[in-house]
Amino acid sequence: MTALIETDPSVMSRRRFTGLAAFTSAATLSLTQIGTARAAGRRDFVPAVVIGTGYGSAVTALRLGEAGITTTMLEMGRLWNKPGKDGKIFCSTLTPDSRSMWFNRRTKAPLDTFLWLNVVNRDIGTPYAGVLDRIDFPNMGVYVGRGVGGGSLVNGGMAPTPRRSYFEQVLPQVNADQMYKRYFPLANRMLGVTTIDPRYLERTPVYRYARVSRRHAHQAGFKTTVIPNVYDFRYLQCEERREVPRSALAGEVIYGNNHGKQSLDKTYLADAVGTGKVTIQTLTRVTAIRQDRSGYVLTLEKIDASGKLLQRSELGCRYLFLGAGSVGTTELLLRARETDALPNLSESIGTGWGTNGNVMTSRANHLWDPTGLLQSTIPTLAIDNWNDPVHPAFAEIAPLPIGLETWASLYLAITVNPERGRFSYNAAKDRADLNWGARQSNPSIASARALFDKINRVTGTTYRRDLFSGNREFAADFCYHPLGGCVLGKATDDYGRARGYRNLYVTDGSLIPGSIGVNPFVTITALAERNIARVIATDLRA
Ligand code: FAE
Repeated sequence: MTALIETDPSVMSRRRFTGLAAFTSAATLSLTQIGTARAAGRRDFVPAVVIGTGYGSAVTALRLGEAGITTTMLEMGRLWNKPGKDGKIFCSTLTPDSRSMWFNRRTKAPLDTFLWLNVVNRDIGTPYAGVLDRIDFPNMGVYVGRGVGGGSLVNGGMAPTPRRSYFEQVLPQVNADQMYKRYFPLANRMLGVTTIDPRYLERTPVYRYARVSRRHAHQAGFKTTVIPNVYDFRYLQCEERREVPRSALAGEVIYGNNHGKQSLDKTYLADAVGTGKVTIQTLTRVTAIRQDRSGYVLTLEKIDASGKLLQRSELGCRYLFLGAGSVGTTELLLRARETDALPNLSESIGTGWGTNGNVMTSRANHLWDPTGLLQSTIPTLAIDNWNDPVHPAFAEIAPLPIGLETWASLYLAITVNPERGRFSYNAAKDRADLNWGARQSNPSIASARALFDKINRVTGTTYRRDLFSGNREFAADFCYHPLGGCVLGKATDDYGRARGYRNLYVTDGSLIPGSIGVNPFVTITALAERNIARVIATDLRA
């Protein structure tokens, strides 16, 4: 059944099949190279390089491959395709091991306590190239995915398209007609976005938690909405009937899903490798970028999964695309500018960073409102208070899948927070530091408070203070949705071409100026589709 839903060849193109086969053989043979595309000529030069394998990168590599351009993708994380000793590729949130975190001895989950006890985070042994990273800055922890597929490996799969009016406000220079008629539908189709069957949503015990929160929101006069997802809800129904191995019903999500989710390695990246023109190098981190006469030269560090440095090398390219994510891309370009490797880069690099207004909170329900022992980790509903003129919020109803009845309703709210962070280059440590003051999170908290105070008032409930250390009602000191740092139209032109240099492009969430009003990966994907279509049409030679 697993194979039927996830890899049914009747619904799969030959190209995707070829790409998936390349992933499988790389995993079987423990290779750190997926695909065999080779450029003619020098071994240390390739026409195009794409840094990272997240959303922006995956789109870019596929379209480059289709255009016949030999492309190498460089990914600092590993390929997640081979089962470990327990027969599973990923570990669950309930029994995390070294696969969970990027070079850490302990997990760093966003909910850090339960009943005020320090029981959530666990020791996970020897540091390893795990799938989830938390980049800690003063007052802000940024969660990102590490591995082939970037954030798609660890995210909740929620795939909403932003409201058009807000999109137009955030990115006024982008033709919204073209985005909503062409690129958003294309992104949705390519990512495999689906919606839960409403009859299933209404009857299944695994979404009781969502229905309880929805009822409370409606009692308080708020609207709710169903959020599309890239998780296969038919698979979920089979999980519930125990016909297939469980994933969403086995507490799997932020440390990876073993089944059910259409992560990028199963969609865009498989298609990209399947073109025969794209190769992915894993466990390879780009540390520096400079220019030479034929284009750009990258300094690479190759590690093994235990973090041991195996090799330092250089790779040249004519066209360079940065898709290392908001923090990764910003750091690489900031370093290049500040070390005078690429001194003409825009002064705007490092600015316009935001959290998409992320804030997490939880409510304590009455004893007659249980949220369920068995909860799907894949969210499907949100409270939509976006039209509030003072405190707009779009709050995803999140699960708390710990296998016990908790009577807790959990939320990750996306709010409008006008505050922006700025990265500066720390020469002593050779890294980008984020300047974000604790108070800059307050507008997010105020919007979430306006929404949840009202729900608590009407339903006679209170906040749970036991889930976030420090007895807090709200946690806005971390984010899942880092956006900005190399903003479209400022650090780049209106199509992601870095200002000051030719053939240098930004293609990921760093283009979006800090906020998009919904979970961001569909927008990142659609924007990357739009930008690469223009770049291929006007800038590139095969
Ligand atoms: P991203 O996916 O972060 O990919 C960047 C890649 O570049 C990563 O694989 C890095 O390992 C790699 N990289 C970075 N630096 C280097 C370097 N120097 N050399 C080589 N490789 C490098 O970028 N969004 C939604 O829309 N819906 C959700 O349900 C959702 N849930 C989330 C849950 C969690 C726990 C997290 C962490 C995020 C969630 N997000 C969600 C956010 C979403 O995953 C994120 O916006 C996108 O993944 C960002 O895509 P990018 O292409 O910008």
